[in-house]
Amino acid sequence: EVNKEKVYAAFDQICKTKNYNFTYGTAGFRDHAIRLDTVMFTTGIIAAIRSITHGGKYTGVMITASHNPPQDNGVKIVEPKGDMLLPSWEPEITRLVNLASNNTFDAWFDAMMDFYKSKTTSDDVIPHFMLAHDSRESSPHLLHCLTTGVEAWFGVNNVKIKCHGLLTTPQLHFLTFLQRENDSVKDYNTFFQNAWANLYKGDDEELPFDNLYVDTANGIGSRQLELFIKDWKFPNDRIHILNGDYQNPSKLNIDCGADFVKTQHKLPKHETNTKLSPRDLYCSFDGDADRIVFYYQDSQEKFHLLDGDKISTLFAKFLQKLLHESQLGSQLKLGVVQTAYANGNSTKYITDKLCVPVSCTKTGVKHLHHEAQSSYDIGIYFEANGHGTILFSEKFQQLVKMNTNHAAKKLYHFSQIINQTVGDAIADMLGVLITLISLKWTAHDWDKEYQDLPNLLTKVIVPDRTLFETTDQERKLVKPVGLQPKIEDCFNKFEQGRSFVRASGTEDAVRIYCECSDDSKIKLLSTEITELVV
Ligand code: NG1
Ligand code: ZN
Repeated sequence: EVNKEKVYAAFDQICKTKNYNFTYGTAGFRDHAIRLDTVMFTTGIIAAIRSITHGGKYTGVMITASHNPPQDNGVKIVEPKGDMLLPSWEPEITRLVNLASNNTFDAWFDAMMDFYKSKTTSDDVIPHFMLAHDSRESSPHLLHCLTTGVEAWFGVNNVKIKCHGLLTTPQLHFLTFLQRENDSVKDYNTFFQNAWANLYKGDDEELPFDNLYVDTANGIGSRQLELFIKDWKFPNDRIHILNGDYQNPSKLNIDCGADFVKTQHKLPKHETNTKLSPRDLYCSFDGDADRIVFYYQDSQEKFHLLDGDKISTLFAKFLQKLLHESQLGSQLKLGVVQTAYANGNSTKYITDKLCVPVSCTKTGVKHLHHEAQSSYDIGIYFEANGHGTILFSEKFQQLVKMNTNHAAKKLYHFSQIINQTVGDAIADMLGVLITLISLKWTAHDWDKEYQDLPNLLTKVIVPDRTLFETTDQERKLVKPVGLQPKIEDCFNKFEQGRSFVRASGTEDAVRIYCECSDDSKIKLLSTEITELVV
């Protein structure tokens, strides 16, 4: 039985934000941390109810705002299988959170009670959930808001909360997937260290790069990577963590990290400016380490970005080779999933050169994940910004285990190095490194497979972004009526021109993407499209 007085007392103590609307979007709830008290209070109870609907299995709750600035924070719920909250729950959770900030306690309580009763059939199931947070200053307080709500609703003894403290987002997904009460980050580390050890030959393996520099955005990724590399079979003197000051949350994501590098097309800032050599490989994590991009500088000191599209193509090339060598190519379907933001030349390379099928979905990893899962035995998906992973089907697992040839074994071990629950900077880093080592490819070898078309991603603020409606996986506008033909007329004037416009799902802005073959004309194309939009 829910004790209404107790819930009221806790609600009254925690929920201070009033008259404010939140949306559970692609990245869960995200906002300025000072506004998130009510959100946390309600979200925890809902994560527990979600656990009950799964018969008491662990759900996960991650407190993070990824690449957002230090003053922001956010929260998202993870399903027991390690994937993101079932999309059909998003409108419900949005409605309930907004009742808490825009209505009376009674109205919120009644709606929560109705929801609770509609989802639970007996009082016997004890909800279980796992919690973790990134390195933001506001995280411990928000965690307190969340647990206070849950304990008031269920009673301290009728809910099991396992708090992992500091973790990266993908670590929390992975531990939720394992569903084991006593597992910790150690188990995550052992799992991926072992997977690596099955593929990496050790000291006699020649590395196709001199040093590996990892920019961890002054976020939680730095602490977790430090822990990981302690028992990682890899020459320690070759790996260097940059921007690792996670204990100073005001530096999080500032002038560094995957988002900075991808959007600015330049090196992140860091204290000791070591001289870059073309033989060195660089990568950047984002603030919660679920994204990664690579890059290097050539001998002319030109910066080369190896983003999510390049990671996809690298994996496609490597896995196709292994499929061929293992003679499983005809039985297992390999494919790549992208969004409209993928560089046109990456799509061309995968389709025309590798002859691997490509699907395009809407923005947001849940769409890519779903497509990779439903269409392929090996489904590689990455957003251009570096968020992605590879999914291996049940059929894949069976076939590679039955085959004893070397390539099939390698395929199996490679599938173990990948965190299949969600994009994971650490696991993806391992995947890229082992691929480069196996192919004996330098960063330049990787990069020269195809050349990115010059492109520009910008955003504009419009009075009402909801007026922008799209179709064809967001590649075309249906509203405002008449705008799409004008956009097409405009980009068709440019060689290999392409452009699309869509409302952002995470910011109050409209995004404009442009690409064309001529570097000197990309700004012009972008300006012309912007003039049509505003
Ligand atoms: P929106 O704001 O809907 O474009 C952004 C990223 C997505 C995804 C989400 C969630 C771009 C163009 N968009 O979405 O790829 O990562 O944030 O974090 O990078
Ligand atoms: Zn992130």
